[in-house]
Amino acid sequence: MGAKSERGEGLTGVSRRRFVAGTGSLLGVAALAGHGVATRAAAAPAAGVIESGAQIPALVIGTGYGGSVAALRLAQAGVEVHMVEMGMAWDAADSDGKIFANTTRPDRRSYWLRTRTKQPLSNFLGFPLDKAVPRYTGILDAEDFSGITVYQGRGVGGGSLVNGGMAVTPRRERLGAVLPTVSAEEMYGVYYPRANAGLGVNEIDPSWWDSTDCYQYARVGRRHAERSGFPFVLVPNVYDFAYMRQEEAGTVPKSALAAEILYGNNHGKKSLQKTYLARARATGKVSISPLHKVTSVAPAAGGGYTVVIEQLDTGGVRTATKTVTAGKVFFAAGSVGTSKLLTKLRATGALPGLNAETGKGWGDNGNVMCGRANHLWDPTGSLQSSMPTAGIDNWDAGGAFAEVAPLPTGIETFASFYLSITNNPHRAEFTWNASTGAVELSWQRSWKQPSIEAAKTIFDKINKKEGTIYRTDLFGLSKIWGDHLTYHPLGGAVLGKATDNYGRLHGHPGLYAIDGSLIPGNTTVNPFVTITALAERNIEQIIATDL
Ligand code: FAE
Repeated sequence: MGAKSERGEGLTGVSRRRFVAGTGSLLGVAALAGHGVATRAAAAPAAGVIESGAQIPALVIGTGYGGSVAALRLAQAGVEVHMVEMGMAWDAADSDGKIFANTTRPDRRSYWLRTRTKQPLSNFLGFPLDKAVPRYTGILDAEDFSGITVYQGRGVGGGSLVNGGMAVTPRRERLGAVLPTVSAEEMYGVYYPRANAGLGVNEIDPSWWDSTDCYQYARVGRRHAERSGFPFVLVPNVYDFAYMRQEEAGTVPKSALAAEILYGNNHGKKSLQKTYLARARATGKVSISPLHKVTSVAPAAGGGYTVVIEQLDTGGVRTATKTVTAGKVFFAAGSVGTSKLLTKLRATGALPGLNAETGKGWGDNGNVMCGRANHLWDPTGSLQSSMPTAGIDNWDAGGAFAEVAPLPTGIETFASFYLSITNNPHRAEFTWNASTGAVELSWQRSWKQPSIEAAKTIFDKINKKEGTIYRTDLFGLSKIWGDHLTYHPLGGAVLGKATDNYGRLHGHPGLYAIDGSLIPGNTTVNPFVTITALAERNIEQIIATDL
């Protein structure tokens, strides 16, 4: 099928086989974990780092998808932009010569301010995989709330640094459930194509996929799915498949074929650093302050907003507090980051005009993981590309799309691993706890049950047909379901509820939400293309009318 129709015009009228979604699953496979690098000097402060007292026309909080789109388009419209990012720049090699750690050998670079790894897939053959690491402002945050751990990227590029790159446009007929107040005609005619072009989305050559060793695991997934009568689809990605083929040929340094994912890809992946942010910087109007965290935004006496920013060292310790004034502030700290800030600022009176929808409508995109144990005559291969490319679409019949995920351990595991996106109806709320000074999330572990039921519509049937069983060793002892986590936080400042229909926050002109917080809890597919397309739509309107 044509890339144009798949990316640009949504899913209607094109071959069903090629476009459904996946999930940026990926695992915390550290079965063969070694020891990471031990030391690295703190990065020198980059030029253009924000100074206390600065007056900024447009300040963007966060450098993920929403923030990068906002920065590029504002700069192209002639506006000076400063981006504030709590994570590191990730632009310098460590003592092993690499910027990013390998997935099988997590080290201090891997986790945000933890002394022990918290791998999504915590066990293997009964052995726990987590290990001690030095506390450091690493790239993956496993942020714990009472009922769920939310994985998020930390650094310049946000989630694009750590994710599986699956770049999926939802089926057009499903957009009404995802973004009910947004015109599908505009999204599929203009903004999804713009987002896919800006992100550098590409598609895998099906004939190579059919023959390469590194996707044997995915072909086993296809065989099992099709024997049980499920539609199976290939999905686009932002990993450069031409580069992956060179990796296979041995002519370039390996990344996807060397188990890199989750803690960053040293090669091959078109993260935001290489796409939107590179273009934004090239305008000469965008500067970025890494290791700076926004803690407060409040109306300034003379107009605009007073923004308080803490500068951090790589141990996470505050080294300075800066106060600046911004004409306009774009909240792009991710669903959790934006929701936490807005919930706190409303509750503490800093932004009293925010409405009662603030912090509501949060969902996990229905994420749930599981593994299946295959027969010894059905190997999934010791070489597995870490970039997922395919999935099983049972959304219409059973409310689940299951990504066939890699388990790139370097050894034959005879396992099939899946991350399912499901139609989970539960929505949680962020609230401010004045006694602890923390924002809490009302999600409950039991709310994953509908997701498990939806995933079972696929895997119970496959297991029966294949005579196979679920793996019970991946998430603890005798535990089938990875129901403790999400990779896809969405909502908390929902479009048309906490904001107007373009992300303008109610009660405070000049404040905007422009990230995953706008989307009410589920996208039916992997979310970043929709987050990017919605940001493209909203910023175009904001530039036309507010600046
Ligand atoms: P995001 O990319 O999270 O960026 C927010 C940024 O704001 C981060 O860099 C934060 O460090 C920063 N920040 C937060 N609070 C503050 C503050 N107070 N001050 C300054 N900076 C702050 O937001 N999605 C897909 O579509 N396909 C996939 O294959 C896929 N795989 C994934 C795999 C993993 C392991 C994970 C964790 C996620 C995956 N996702 C995938 C989800 C995707 O990365 C996520 O939806 C987007 O990154 C969210 O984009 P936002 O712009 O909302």
